[in-house]
Amino acid sequence: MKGKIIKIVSNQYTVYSEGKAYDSLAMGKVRLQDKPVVGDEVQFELIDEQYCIQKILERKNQMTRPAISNVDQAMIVMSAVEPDFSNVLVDRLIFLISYNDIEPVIIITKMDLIDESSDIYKYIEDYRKSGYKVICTGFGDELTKLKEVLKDKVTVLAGQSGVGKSSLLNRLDKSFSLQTQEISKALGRGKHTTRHTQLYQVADGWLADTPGFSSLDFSWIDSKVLIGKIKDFKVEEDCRFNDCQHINEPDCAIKKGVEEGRVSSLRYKNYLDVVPLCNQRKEWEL
Ligand SMILES: Nc1nc2c(ncn2[C@@H]2O[C@H](COP(=O)(O)OP(=O)(O)O)[C@@H](O)[C@H]2O)c(=O)[nH]1
Ligand SMILES: [Mg+2]
Ligand SMILES: [Zn+2]
Repeated sequence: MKGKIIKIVSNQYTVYSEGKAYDSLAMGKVRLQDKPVVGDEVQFELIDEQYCIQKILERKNQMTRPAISNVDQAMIVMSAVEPDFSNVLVDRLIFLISYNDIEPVIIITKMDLIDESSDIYKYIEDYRKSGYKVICTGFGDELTKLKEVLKDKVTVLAGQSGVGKSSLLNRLDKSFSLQTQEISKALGRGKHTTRHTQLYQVADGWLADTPGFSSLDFSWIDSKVLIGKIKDFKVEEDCRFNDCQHINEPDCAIKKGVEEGRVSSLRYKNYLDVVPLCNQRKEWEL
């Protein structure tokens, strides 16, 4: 049988397959090869009345915090106000998420608290023009667009505290909020407990209960790899130099794109600001 690992608690794996969840063990050979993580697509079978994971299928991508694989998208939750909208923060999250081969989706909350004159609308237009999906929400709306985006996808949430992540989840799915409340109750608030990651079924998709990308550490990032992964910077022409860093080299296709308005100058500025933070670690430090 084929399925997806949706929960791991010590040696117990919950594998979801065609509408059912199976308590399973991982065969020794599987654990030795590569530790299974939540999100893994696996082959498993019933052996002596026990479901056993035989094989982990190739991963599309993998995050470490939380440990989860095959993530389709990360929702960057950012409030319009309280706390104030920060395009620097959104862009840094876009960079880190894209670097991990995950699609960023921007959710702007608390839209009910601003009026039409707000600068937010300029930012929204800028992200949309660059090809990012932006969903605006506020108290009182139906979240129809958000539900469409979650359908059939594995999604993680990102965003600082206070932006409205929990409110969003509670409005999306009452059972989700109940499930998470039960977990925090069971673990005991404030106590130092190791949290496990789990995928929940929300709006016909899978959502991780632990927010990701809480550290904005760029030291491990290779800036050359990064530039190739950011949607904004995919331009048709080549730069004059093969190893162009797109900073102050002549005939740089990206700089030309910025000058001609095809590449967002905001995103380019935010990119230039993270370049000095990149490439700080060496392979052997791993
Ligand atoms: N007006 C308004 N308030 C919101 C909205 N979303 C969240 N809030 C409020 O913002 C505060 C923080 O929300 P919460 O969901 O706890 O944020 P989290 O830390 O990201 O989980 C709470 O007081 C919410 O009631 C929204 O769309 N509109
Ligand atoms: Mg919260
Ligand atoms: Zn260049």
